[in-house]
Amino acid sequence: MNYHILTLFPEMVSDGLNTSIIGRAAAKGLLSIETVNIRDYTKEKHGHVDDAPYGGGAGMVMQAAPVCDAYEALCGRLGKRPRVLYMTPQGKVFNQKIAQELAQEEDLVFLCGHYEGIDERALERIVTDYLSIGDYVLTGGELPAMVMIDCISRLVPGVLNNDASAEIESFHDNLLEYPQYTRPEVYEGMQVPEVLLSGHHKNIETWRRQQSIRRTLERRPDLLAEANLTDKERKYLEELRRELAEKRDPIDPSDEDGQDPV
Ligand code: 4GN
Repeated sequence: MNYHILTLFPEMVSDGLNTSIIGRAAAKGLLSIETVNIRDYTKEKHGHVDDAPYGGGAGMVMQAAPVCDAYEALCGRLGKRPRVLYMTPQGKVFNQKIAQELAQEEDLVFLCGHYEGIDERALERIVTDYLSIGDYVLTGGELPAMVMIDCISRLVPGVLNNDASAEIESFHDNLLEYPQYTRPEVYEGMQVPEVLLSGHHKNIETWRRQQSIRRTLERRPDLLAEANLTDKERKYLEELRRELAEKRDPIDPSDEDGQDPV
């Protein structure tokens, strides 16, 4: 996987991605991270890359020419025209499925906007995908680009040490991860669940699946509609739902959201 990040703040991206797992993967040659400074493509003598918006209004807009020229120069070097992802609150909300799809590409270009955004004509000309990391506004597209690069990179074969596929399956399965424990066996009076010390692999696997189902019901019930459960696991889920419905006190207003129990 080769990432190309078009930005006015290249250090922000390279500093952020040169550490930990992603940095190690880059050092190993499993992926490459190239930043392109859009400012290098200005033709103005003072190096301006932005100007006031036509029609008036606050702030500055990034000009079309340096953005398009940076991309065209990159395409010339690569001998191809990779997908261009533009990070914006107006985009489709990024998720694991989109990450899986993007991880199949050889090259990805991330175009990072700043200020009030980029001249629409540049976006029309080069952007292939409008993506958002959630319903909130940031000062630039760099952090969303780094979030997506981190997420996509752990899907690239060899980036994670452990046998990657199991790890990746978890969200694929639409279930949350089960809880993890490490030494000591007792911390501040709190015991590690007995089954994990038993060495009984089949029981551990069953317990972990049940914990995943329980957590998903408690924290992200919306995911369960898409989860792949065995008949036995469906029965367990029904038990949990009954348990939850019994525990819930319909007279307590803090416990009532007007919705039926999931
Ligand atoms: C993306 C970009 C939020 C997101 C952004 C997001 C920079 N904020 N939710 N801000 O993924 C004007 C220029 C706003 C680009 C954009």
